[in-house]
Amino acid sequence: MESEKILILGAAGQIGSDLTAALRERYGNDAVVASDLHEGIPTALEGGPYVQLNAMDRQALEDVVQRFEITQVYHLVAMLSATAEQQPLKGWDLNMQTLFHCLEMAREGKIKRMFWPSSIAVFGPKSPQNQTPQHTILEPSTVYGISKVAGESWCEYYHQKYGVDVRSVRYPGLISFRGAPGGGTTDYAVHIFHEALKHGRYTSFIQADRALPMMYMPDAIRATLEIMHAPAVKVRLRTAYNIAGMSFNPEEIAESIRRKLPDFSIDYAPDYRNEIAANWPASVEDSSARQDWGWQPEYDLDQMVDDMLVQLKGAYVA
Ligand code: AKB
Repeated sequence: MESEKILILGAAGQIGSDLTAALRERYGNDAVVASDLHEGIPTALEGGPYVQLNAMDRQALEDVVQRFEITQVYHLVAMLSATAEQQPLKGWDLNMQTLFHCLEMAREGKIKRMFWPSSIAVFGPKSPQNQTPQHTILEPSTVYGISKVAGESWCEYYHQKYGVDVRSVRYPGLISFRGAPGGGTTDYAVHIFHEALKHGRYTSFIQADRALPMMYMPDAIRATLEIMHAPAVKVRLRTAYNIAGMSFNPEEIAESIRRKLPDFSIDYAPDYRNEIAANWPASVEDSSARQDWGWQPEYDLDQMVDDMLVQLKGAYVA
């Protein structure tokens, strides 16, 4: 077992539920402290230490770091794209302040390494839409995207100026059966499975032919662990790496679901989230991550759909 003490902020969220389990398997249950706003321990996080923590509260955060002798922080607290458009300043405050708390703790030597997630939301209407490169025009059109571009620059700044070991990837839309997504534009690609199994039909808030970059959670967890375990010299980019998994639109995922559930039907009622998606890439190019630390996705659309349906079936079929 490696001798790190890890703190996960926002552990009850979509990524946190899976990441906590993966880190506990690697480091041992007691070495991974899950934290979130919830008072009681969420079921998915049982099996190791849990603390109720508001990551906006710098003192409370430092107390936990000190109490558990934390060496690494995985910062997963964020207000996602759709929710942050409803409350822009609150989204900005949450996304930036919690990041600064961690960067500052790292600068002061209180933690040795940190992970902070960026997103495909850093891109905007002027970015190339297909195979969007690592280095290109960003200019995002959402508060969430602006906070991610700013966050990436601050991560690089803290690395250059203070030697902070911060690592990041630009997650595509993430699809998982364990943790529920929380207020993102890509959430439709998770809701569709639950509705398909419960009602045999789904109304998509994203238009039929709007493709987005997506990734199955096991790949996302592996990417996170791989970048965090790569030798420091291999992590050449201290903004955030593009990582690609798959790319599909609602019609294509519906078609893939119909291979297993032939009666499944989809219709469309695009809303403001469809406008957010319109300014995001359809697919991203990830050669930097592949070259620098060996990134390689495993799941394609059909493999992901098959696994999601198997994993979720028990929840809906008696
Ligand atoms: C969202 O839709 O806001 C997130 C993301 C792409 O970062 N899933």
